[in-house]
Amino acid sequence: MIIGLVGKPSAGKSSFFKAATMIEVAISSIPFTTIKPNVGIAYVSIDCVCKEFGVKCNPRQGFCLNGKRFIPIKLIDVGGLIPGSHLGRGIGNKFLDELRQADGLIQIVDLSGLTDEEGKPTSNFDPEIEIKFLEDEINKWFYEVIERNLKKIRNWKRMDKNELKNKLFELLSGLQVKKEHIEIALEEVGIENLEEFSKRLRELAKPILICGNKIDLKEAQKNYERLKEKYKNLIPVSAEAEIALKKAAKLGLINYLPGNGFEIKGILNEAQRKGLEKIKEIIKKFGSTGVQECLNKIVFEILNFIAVYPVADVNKLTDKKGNVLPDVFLVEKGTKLKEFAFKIHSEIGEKFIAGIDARTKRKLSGDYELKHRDVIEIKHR
Ligand SMILES: Nc1nc2c(ncn2[C@@H]2O[C@H](COP(=O)(O)OP(=O)(O)OP(=O)(O)O)[C@@H](O)[C@H]2O)c(=O)[nH]1
Ligand SMILES: [Mg+2]
Repeated sequence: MIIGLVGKPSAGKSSFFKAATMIEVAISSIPFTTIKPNVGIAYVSIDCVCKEFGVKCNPRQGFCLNGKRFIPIKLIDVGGLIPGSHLGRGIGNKFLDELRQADGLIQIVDLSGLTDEEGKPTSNFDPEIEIKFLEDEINKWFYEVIERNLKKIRNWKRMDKNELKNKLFELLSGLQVKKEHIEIALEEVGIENLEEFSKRLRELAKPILICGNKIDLKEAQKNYERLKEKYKNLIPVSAEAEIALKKAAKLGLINYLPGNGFEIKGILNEAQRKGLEKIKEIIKKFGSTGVQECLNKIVFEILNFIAVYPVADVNKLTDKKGNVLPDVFLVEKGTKLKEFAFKIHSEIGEKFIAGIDARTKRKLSGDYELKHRDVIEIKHR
């Protein structure tokens, strides 16, 4: 699972990246601070099944904190995009190609309106302009890649839909486009108008979640009130607050479960006390800092993934070495048990016999459709 962070310069992409991964990266108010992509591990969180089963888990990857299981995903932070990036303006052009592997995108928007579309300081800039031009840039980039590839197919205008679908799938494999996406786009809008087709395909293959960053600033809160009805998926975020909370937790000053509130446990100096008080206000108003919510929302709601625990023994919930609930896989909703077996290991898929549901201990066939938080043992030859 790969999620790309996109947005204009100075919107706070690297701040979001740091907040999610805790990797030290360059952050500054100077536009185009990021010139080389940052890649790191972030986590999505689910209610772990360990509580329900009354066990303590030993995650091989990620971690489990207070009954929340944090599952690793890959996060990419690229350079700022400006209007015209797809034509090579700014430095955004080469970054677009870094996003080819992404399953989904999070657009970091500077909701405060204190920077313009090129990231320079200003006042009263309308973040809606930013939301729109960015989508437009991504669509145009997609359009150009598709147009370039179509040129490689002779007579594509005379091909039947099935043949065209297969050919496009082959040519666009680098864009992380699924056959099903091409099929839907061909069905819904056709390919006569290539711009429309590319736009629909982009929406399907690289959906964008909008993160309204800098919500700690009063200007951002005003814009949020104005835009939240129109942009139902707009999530209020303070990347800066999330960085501060994770740092404070590391220093042992607070208990903090990402995505939730925090409680103070250490002795604070005056500056720390004031800073945390301000963050408490934001969390009271908006529920959380929003960083974890963005990651969870894009993976589980927009991309429609579910989390499934494979185990080797449904009674002990362990792998062969005795580790409790060691793995959690992110798979697409609709995945069948046998497909899942192949994802774990091709040999397990080939030698698949049946599955066992850890909750009911019932036998499951290969075409059982997996559910979110299923715990399953796979029997194989
Ligand atoms: N108040 C506030 N400022 C923030 C927040 N997130 C980022 N900033 C500030 O915004 C400025 C730009 O942050 P970056 O994370 O470097 O932005 P970027 O989008 O990566 O910028 P480029 O790499 O230049 O494209 C910095 O001065 C940050 O401190 C936030 O949540 N609240
Ligand atoms: Mg940056």
